[in-house]
Amino acid sequence: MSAEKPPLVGVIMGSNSDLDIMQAAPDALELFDVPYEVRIISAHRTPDEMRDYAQTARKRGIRLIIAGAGGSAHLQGMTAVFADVPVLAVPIKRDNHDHEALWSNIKMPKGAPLATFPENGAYNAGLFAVEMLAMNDETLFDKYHEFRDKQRQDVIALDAQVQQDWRGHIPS
Ligand code: RP5
Repeated sequence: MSAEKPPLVGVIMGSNSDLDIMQAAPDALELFDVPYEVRIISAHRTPDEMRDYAQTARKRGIRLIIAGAGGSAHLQGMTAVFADVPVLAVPIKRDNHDHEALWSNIKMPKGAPLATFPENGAYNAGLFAVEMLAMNDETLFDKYHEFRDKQRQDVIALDAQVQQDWRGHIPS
């Protein structure tokens, strides 16, 4: 974790049981040296802390919040309501869950925007946070561009390999 620089992204989640899924957001941020903080904050069990976190985030330098929770998942929406920075929601989905967290997150009422990612989509939420921060940071933009280019080159190399492996193959 980037401890020296003040965090630009807050990664919050309703329980430490969400960590295995939410860990992918810091993983993505670390690829680009984006400083972040991780907090366990529950809409239902620590509602005052949730409101305080959301209301003070911008003043502390946080530019984006990535929020994950499962079940009725009020953390994402209520953080978005209180915060002065954009919130990216990660609905947590376990095998024994239905899609309640996703529905809770995407059904925000008009006037209360919440950018909702796919279930368990913490990695892409982290990348999206990088993309948004890169809009005002040329160095970060260059790093992100390199990352995208490497992904492209990796797929092109795989394609070349597959073409070689399958050359002359006659479908039966
Ligand atoms: C939600 O309930 C949490 O975000 C978590 O996804 C789920 C279960 O939490 P624990 O009972 O494991 O603390 O609020």
